[in-house]
Amino acid sequence: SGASTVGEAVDYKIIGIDPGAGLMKATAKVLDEYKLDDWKLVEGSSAAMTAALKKAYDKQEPIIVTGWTPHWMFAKFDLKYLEDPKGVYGPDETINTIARKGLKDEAPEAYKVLDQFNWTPDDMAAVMSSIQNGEKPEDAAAQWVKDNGDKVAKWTDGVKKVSGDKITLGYVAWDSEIASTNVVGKVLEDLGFKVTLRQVEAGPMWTGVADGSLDAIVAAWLPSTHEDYYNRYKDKIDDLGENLKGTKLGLVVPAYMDIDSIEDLKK
Ligand code: PBE
Repeated sequence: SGASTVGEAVDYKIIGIDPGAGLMKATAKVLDEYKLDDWKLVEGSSAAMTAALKKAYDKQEPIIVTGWTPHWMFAKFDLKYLEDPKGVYGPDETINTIARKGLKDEAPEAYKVLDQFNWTPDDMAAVMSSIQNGEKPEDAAAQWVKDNGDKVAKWTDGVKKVSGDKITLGYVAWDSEIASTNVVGKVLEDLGFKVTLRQVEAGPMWTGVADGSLDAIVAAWLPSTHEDYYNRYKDKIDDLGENLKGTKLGLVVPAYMDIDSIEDLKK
């Protein structure tokens, strides 16, 4: 393309996601701490980010995106995380389940499932891949639940069936959370709950579980990604602990790009 630096090659743009995502805040800090003053973090959505990645990848063109694990994109494309020698993106963290205060007493059976829900990055990636391959999220979740009776039995251990009790789960349209929320929703539905999955932005998701308009979320990335949200609402929520371990955030590029570290963006 004639560009002599990676910055010129990608027009000094990093393709981001929704502005409420912790990943965006972390990436703004990366630009600051690595003194990448010429660079712009482009706001958008998870779907727009993966569409841009696919478009560039198909043409073997350079692109830099904000990415995270678990995510189907690592199975679909040959990608790499740029090294982060300053550790700005922080260590691996967990995804936690958060309930509204009062859920434990008012919906103990749902609470118990939410408390016992726990799976692996591979489990989550399997659901994400089915969705990516064109299945509807609710169908992909139902298939996973059907194929993983042993795991689901642990989540529902000691839980009594209900008849039509309402439960509302909030989530953001991040591919990872579309997968997890649909799976938990399906498990609750199979126990007799009338489940609503409400898609919201990140800020309203946390506000919702704090003010009780949402019963629970399975999408809290802690301790760093959602640190600000967590600190703001920690006295108004019930943290049920981790449901998944082994996440990662960072800048992601196609493996064919000739850079390895965030430091390389300065050249
Ligand atoms: N994510 C996926 C979210 C949490 C789940 C990493 C894009 C975020 O950055 O807030």
